[in-house]
Amino acid sequence: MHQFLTIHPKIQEALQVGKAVVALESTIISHGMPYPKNVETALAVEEVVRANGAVPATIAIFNGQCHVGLSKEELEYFGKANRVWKVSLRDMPYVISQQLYGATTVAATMRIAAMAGIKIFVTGGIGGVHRGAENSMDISADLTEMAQTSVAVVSAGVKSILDIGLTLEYLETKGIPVVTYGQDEFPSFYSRKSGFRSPLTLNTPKEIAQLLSTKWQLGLEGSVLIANPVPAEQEIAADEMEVHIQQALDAAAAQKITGKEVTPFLLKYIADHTNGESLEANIALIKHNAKVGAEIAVVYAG
Ligand code: PSU
Ligand code: MN
Repeated sequence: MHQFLTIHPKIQEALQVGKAVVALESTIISHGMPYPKNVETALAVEEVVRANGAVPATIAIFNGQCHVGLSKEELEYFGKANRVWKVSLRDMPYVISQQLYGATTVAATMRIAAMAGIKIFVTGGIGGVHRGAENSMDISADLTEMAQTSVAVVSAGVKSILDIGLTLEYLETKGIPVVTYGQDEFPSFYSRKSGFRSPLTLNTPKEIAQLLSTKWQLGLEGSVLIANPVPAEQEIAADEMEVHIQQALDAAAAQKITGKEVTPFLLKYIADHTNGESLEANIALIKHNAKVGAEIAVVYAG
């Protein structure tokens, strides 16, 4: 057992017998949604994973230990604490050696999931290449981590706070397969559309699980991005969101927001300036991702 890893006994047992386990991140709880909806959603998402036959493993750092599987009290801590460290890959050695508390991004969650032996990870939206990255060079470590760590990521595509076209190009450069579930167009988080054709499309969890096992059996390390479109009933039209996204980007520029603060700033700005609708879409799409992720994990484990 890794000295920095604390795996919940239920998850340990599931991993030992080869049962399906689905990893979940914690930055989405602490920096992605307001309290108490964030904690309610985190618990509901775990329930969806269970209802679909897999064991949920929410990941975060407590007192310098990487916890795989959180109690309700631990989830509450991350939901309420408003100055929790946002931990991406480069923050891990600091937060762990200083014995701090950290909510893990897609990149850090993937790495800890891999340390624990978990192959499938469900989130809302991944980080990517930001708009204007040709000047800012702001490219999320989620993408470089996906190039090297063999954990599949289920997301609702890429949020259009990012440059979706450049993100797809970067994923191609890094050899990361991008598969959209059930439609030809790559989705943009709140919307089923993005204007970009998905590089790949598969229509069943079984085919997706086969793609994963084939990739890794070939010795091709790294992730697969599985893009699962938001359910049609909860979709928000891309042009409707674009107004808010543009305002959020302008506010970030005016306030000179840089580095790791950019993504949380944009997410919070959009949440604060759209009515409950965007939050409801966010919750619906994460639950839907949890269902599809659990289905893939069950086939993969079988
Ligand atoms: N995009 C979202 N919701 C999120 C995030 C991104 O729509 O919650 C979070 C995830 O934890 C992701 C992180 O890994 O932001 C990316 O941050 P950065 O761009 O600083 O790498
Ligand atoms: Mn960044």
